Amino acid sequence: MLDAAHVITIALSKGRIFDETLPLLEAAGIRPSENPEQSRKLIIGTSRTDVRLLIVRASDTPTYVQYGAAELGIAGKDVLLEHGGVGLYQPLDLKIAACRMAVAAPEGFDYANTVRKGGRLRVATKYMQTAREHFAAKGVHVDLIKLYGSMELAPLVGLADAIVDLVSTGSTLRANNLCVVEEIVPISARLIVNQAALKLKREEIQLILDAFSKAVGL
Ligand code: PRT
Ligand code: MG
Repeated sequence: MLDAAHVITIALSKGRIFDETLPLLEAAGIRPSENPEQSRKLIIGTSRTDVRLLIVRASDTPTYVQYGAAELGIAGKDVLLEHGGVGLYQPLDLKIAACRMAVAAPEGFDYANTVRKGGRLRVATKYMQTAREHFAAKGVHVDLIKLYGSMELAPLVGLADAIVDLVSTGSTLRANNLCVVEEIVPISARLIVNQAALKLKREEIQLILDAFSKAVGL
């Protein structure tokens, strides 16, 4: 019999994070008993009776782990920068779901010159913290406009001069006549651990951490 004191709950989002985490879970002997793309279940059992998965919205993963609803989580660095990382350890860069955070603008827009002249920019983004810090560090004056998705649309309809968004292949930018004008930070997914759980369930967590590290090549 397993009681809650021995169960490890891992929070992660479906889609690319789930897909790219599968081989790491496999390395720890954890095979999900259902595919979250097909099942509507939000709590998924695994081949290990002591491990279960929570399927959460990508930007909610740090919150579940911070409050201990899950001992472990897998979250993009972009999400962690916005969350702030309170109550979390980030022991491992899993090197998955890699992309970069960048400033992008329409092909014809002279971003460098506007910045050099001290002009004010309207920037649309879902990443308010990261954008605020980036432009503050560079001394660029910006009005940030919060969006929840499809940032690429904003410059096309005059809502913003530029956007801060994630870029991987660059095809979304190209399809909308935008280009990267500044790199902000490389992004990949991290393993996150609830700080209290690391003390209370150290052995169980350490075994999973070791399996993941080995699978990632560390
Ligand atoms: O989709 P939802 O609103 O539920 O949440 P989400 O978009 O945060 O989740 P999801 O599953 O799409 O992304 C989860 C994590 O994957 C993110 O937090 C990132 O850490 C990571 N990741 C890696 C990416 C990308 N690559 C990526 N390319 N997340 C989003 N994108 C988007 C980007 O925002 C842009 O719209 O893909 C588009 C650009 O892709 P390219 O290939 O055209 O350049
Ligand atoms: Mg998405």
